[in-house]
Amino acid sequence: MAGILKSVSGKSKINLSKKKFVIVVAEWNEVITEALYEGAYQGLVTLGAKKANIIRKNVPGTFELTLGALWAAEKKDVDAVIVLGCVIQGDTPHFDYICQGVAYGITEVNIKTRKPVIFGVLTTLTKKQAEERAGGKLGNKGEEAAITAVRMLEF
Ligand code: DLZ
Repeated sequence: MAGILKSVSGKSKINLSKKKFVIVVAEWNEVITEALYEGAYQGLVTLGAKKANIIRKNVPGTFELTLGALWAAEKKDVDAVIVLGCVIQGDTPHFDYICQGVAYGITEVNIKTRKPVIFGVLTTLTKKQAEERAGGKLGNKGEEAAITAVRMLEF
């Protein structure tokens, strides 16, 4: 178990076995987003969520995470949503539009639905930077997203 997860596991003040989570995963940069998903899924389970209460939904790219998150968060029985994506800078300004779009979009979904929608999107300059944050030397941001979701439910 990774350090950060170990430090919080088993300490939740709420009964997580009754909470329902949706993890929305972007398919672009699939190797990275799969690693983020593993981190988020295992993180939730380690923290006390029931496997049957963790639903996975895929969307084509990071830009689609906003609508995927909105659809998920609007479901009455869903308590928290985690979105996972990876945008790697290319030669065109596309990177900026996608990153800005999803950051504003997810902020709005939080406010509109009044549910925790956790932003697990890597926005990196290189593939190496993404790998380092998806189970590499800088940890797994999916796992951190799981901890953040639980902390917001506790709040
Ligand atoms: C088009 C595009 C590009 C260039 N790069 C990425 C990326 O690095 N990461 C990602 O998740 N998605 C990318 N996309 C796809 C967009 O997110 C989106 O799916 C399309 O623009 C269609 O709306």
